[in-house]
Amino acid sequence: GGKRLRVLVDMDGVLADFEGGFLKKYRAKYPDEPYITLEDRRGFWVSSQYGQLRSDLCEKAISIWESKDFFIELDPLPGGLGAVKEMAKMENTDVFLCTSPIKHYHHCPYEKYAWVERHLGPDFLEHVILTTDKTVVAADLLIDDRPDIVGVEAGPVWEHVLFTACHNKHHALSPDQRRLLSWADDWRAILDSKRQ
Ligand code: UMP
Repeated sequence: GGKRLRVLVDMDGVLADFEGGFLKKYRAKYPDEPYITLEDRRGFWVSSQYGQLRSDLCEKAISIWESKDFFIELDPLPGGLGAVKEMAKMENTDVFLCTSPIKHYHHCPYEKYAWVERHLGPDFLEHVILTTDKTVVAADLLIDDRPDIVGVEAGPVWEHVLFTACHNKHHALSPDQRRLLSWADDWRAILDSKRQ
């Protein structure tokens, strides 16, 4: 092999269980309000679907991930940490965690770093990229559960591999798009397909 492979791995919905953590804390804080099961989730924005259920539930949903300890207490998704650690040790492979913080910055950015330190160790902190625009980051691959990743760069250089999540299971892929069904799926083959 010649050049190094650079992989961007998203955090929420790919390494950290944002949807599960949200639903648990929403139901604990609002036990008498309606909720959406993970089976019935559709679309990337939790707040939009809750707002469609009843308009005031949009801000109730937002209050959950704006709260202290929401992001640090997210459980790791099965196999994700192991995959990222293995990837980072592979020859000619550079891994970065590429994640968008929420605009309410009081807890989220700090807790994202703390989560990485807790679950992947302090050395991994140098592999964190916080950005609200992933299109300006150059890499070979972006593993992310958000179907529509757009930004100021119309032609991002990475290939986006859609990581399956409860909200995107029914999303129709464009013909050239690939999915990673879970971390039990063959992520090594996807990486190998990008090596020269
Ligand atoms: N997020 C919202 N609203 C939602 C769902 C998620 O603000 O309804 C936040 C959580 C993450 C960010 O901080 O959006 C998504 O980041 P990426 O997974 O795209 O990196």
